[in-house]
Amino acid sequence: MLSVSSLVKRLQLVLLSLLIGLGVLAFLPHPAAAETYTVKMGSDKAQLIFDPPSLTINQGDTVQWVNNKVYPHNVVFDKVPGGDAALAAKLSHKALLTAPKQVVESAFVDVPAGEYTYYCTPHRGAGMVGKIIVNG
Ligand SMILES: [Cu+2]
Repeated sequence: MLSVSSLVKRLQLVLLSLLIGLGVLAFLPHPAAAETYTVKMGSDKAQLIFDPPSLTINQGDTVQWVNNKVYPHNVVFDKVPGGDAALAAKLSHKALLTAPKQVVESAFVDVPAGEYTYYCTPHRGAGMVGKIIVNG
């Protein structure tokens, strides 16, 4: 027959093991949740830029481009890591966005880390170019 005090001790042990288990779980590496970032096409002050012009993300994140000011705009990737033309085409949105607040997005899932550069076809000459840096 167990005494009350030995029962309490066993309970304490069980609780302690549970707490240690939970504590260990908290420190195990877990993948960061995928984020979605927004880039404005045309700044609020109507400059012909992608805002922000450069954005650093992690693999698995998504970038949304929002038609903001002085459109039409589009998103055309010209340089991607390894010069993968198929990947550049997949990330691009060549159709011109003509309506306010139109959104296009690209998910940077299963892509190599590195620098991705893109431009807007009508405004490339005006300097409307952007860069996405994907962390490995
Ligand atoms: Cu543009």
